[in-house]
Amino acid sequence: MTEPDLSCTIAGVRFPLCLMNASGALCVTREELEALGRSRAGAIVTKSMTLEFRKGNPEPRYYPFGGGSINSMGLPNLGYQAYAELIPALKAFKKPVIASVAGLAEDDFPEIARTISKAGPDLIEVNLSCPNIPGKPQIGYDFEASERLIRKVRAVVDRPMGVKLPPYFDPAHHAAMADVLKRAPVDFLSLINSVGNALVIDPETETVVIKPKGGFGGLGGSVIKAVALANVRAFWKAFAGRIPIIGVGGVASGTDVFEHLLAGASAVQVGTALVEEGTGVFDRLAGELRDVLKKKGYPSSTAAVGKLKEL
Ligand code: ERO
Repeated sequence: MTEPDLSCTIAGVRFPLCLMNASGALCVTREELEALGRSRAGAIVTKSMTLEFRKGNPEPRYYPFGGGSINSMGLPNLGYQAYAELIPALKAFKKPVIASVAGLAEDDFPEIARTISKAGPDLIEVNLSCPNIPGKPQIGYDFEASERLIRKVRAVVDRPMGVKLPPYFDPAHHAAMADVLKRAPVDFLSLINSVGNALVIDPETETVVIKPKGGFGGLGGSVIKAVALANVRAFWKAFAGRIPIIGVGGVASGTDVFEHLLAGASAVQVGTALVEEGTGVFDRLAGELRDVLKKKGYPSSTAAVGKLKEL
């Protein structure tokens, strides 16, 4: 059998490999973004950007443990103007550049999106799901605010745009967000952000493991894979596969990527495993995914998308 094709197309944009970093993972500084450019990653995703430069929350604010990680970074980023200047240079790496847009207030999002769109990223990912800004709830859990915000951003961008959603834990909430997206359409979905406001405890020292918010933070890594897969599957079904999905959550092996594809993801982002392993993770995952697809007889990653069997 010939080698499986691991490329994919999302919203008309071709990705040479269906694997990339999750926003937040090793993608804040110019150096980190260029390292992603030089790596095997199929795209470069920026850290979510705000109007102003942010140092983020006090440290320790990231803690890996067996099975995952907890973070409360607090949106450390260079500020959107810096990313607007960087994006043209990043395009020299000949892979898609995805600008992740956030904000501390609703009106920040369109302001950032307007300028960043002009800088020419291939896609814009609007982050509706940051769990770590004290006093600011995740927008994705407020369906009216989400719809308002999607409309406002859509009106000022001329690039394909998608939304990064928080995990939902009830079919009523999947349906409510799907209804929002039917009224205010987007070009792709990134699912899921970290599982917000989790608490990891070190029983030895009897303390929390990160400093912000009394130890509460976003859970990532293998422990959230099942939640991520359920959200990918729920939204894939809600739109009968018509909106491309980028799966995020718990990807640490080629088999994890394969499961995301089966659930309905066209591509996959890697967070905790990238932070823990460095950019070499994309070579490893690409090799493992190729082997899984070969063994299963799939000619391409695209051929596996949504092929999950139900009983
Ligand atoms: O704290 C953060 O910077 C952060 N952490 C996450 O797990 N998800 C986010 O979306 C985010 C900030 C936007």
